[in-house]
Amino acid sequence: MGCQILSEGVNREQMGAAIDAVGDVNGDGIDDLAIGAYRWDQSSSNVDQNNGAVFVWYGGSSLSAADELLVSHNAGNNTADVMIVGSNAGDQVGRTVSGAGDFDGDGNLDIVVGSEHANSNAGLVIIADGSGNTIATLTGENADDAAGRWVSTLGDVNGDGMSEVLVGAKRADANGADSGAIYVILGGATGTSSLGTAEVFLTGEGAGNETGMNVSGLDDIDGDGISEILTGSYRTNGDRGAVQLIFGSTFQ
Ligand SMILES: [Ca+2]
Ligand SMILES: [Ca+2]
Ligand SMILES: [Ca+2]
Ligand SMILES: [Ca+2]
Repeated sequence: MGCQILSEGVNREQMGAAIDAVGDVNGDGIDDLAIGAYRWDQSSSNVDQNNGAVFVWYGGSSLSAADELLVSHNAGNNTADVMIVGSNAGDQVGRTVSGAGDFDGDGNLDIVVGSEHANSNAGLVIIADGSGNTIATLTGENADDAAGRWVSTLGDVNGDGMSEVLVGAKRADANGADSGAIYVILGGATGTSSLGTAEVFLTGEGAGNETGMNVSGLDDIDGDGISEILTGSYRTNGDRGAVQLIFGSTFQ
């Protein structure tokens, strides 16, 4: 029937709050698996650290043969091939996780990890390679933006061979309180920067819309070979909600 993945962490790790098929991130031709545990504690003796973590297992026979996969502070028990742990207490990384496409253009797929809670709830996004090495870190622009509440791969919409990443910030305030925002981080970014430096930025239309509660890259649906963006604004218009479909050719 498959296998179960369980946490041997200390308390309230919230493992499984985020899951995604990230594709083949280690380049062996077999797809891999990532899960988030956004209340993972860096130290097993401090249950209130809440650094958060993402665990990656490389696909293959060791994965398919197992009945149970454990994540643990005890290295001898920990089955994950890669751990990406939040740098700071309270970062709560792993609230969201997604494949990132090939963000840096080196030929291997990458991973994007989000936290809406880091940096006084401004939010945090980490893009890492399949070994867990950080490629780029982006922080929310303003306190309580909740950037990283959602992250998704978009594909390469500007044709430079590097995949773009989508970030939802449902409590950004550009067009009124909690109007929300979507950021497109163009592939090739490195180092640490504010999401304010992201080259493409879409805002919710009105206060309370919470645009960016979720956002997803879509395969090309208008036949021009370029991926599209779908974003939910579930609080729009008296909570009737609305969805925006944005064609990727917008970014050409
Ligand atoms: Ca693989
Ligand atoms: Ca890559
Ligand atoms: Ca690109
Ligand atoms: Ca298209």
